[in-house]
Amino acid sequence: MSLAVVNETTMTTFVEDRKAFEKCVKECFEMLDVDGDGVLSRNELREGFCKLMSLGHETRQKEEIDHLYNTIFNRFDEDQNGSIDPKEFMCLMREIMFAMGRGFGNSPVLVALEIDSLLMKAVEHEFGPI
Ligand SMILES: [Ca+2]
Ligand SMILES: [Ca+2]
Repeated sequence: MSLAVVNETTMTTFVEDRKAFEKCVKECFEMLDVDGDGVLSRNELREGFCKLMSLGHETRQKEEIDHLYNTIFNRFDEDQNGSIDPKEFMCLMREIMFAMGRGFGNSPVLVALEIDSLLMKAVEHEFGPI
């Protein structure tokens, strides 16, 4: 775990650097796709997501997390076939990064980074390897 100072620009410049962002999303997708069938199941999304997002499990209720993941899953499973494909995943990631950026706003925010989190990738993209 390391600390970094970020703001909205950190997130938006990362997403807007298409090549870097798509590479990162692809890596995330492959990491989450545990059984390697090329799509993410409900469980795979849920298992890997907390880690990617630097979200702490321990501070939230189980029901709350279930609800959160079901909402995310249903929203981004655009064709409603019960799995998230790479294209759907890309939309999801883009939206999440922008949402996190809006949360930070323009004033610098101190955040704790977990290795391999998307936030970490965004910070490295702006400042180079930590
Ligand atoms: Ca899978
Ligand atoms: Ca789908």
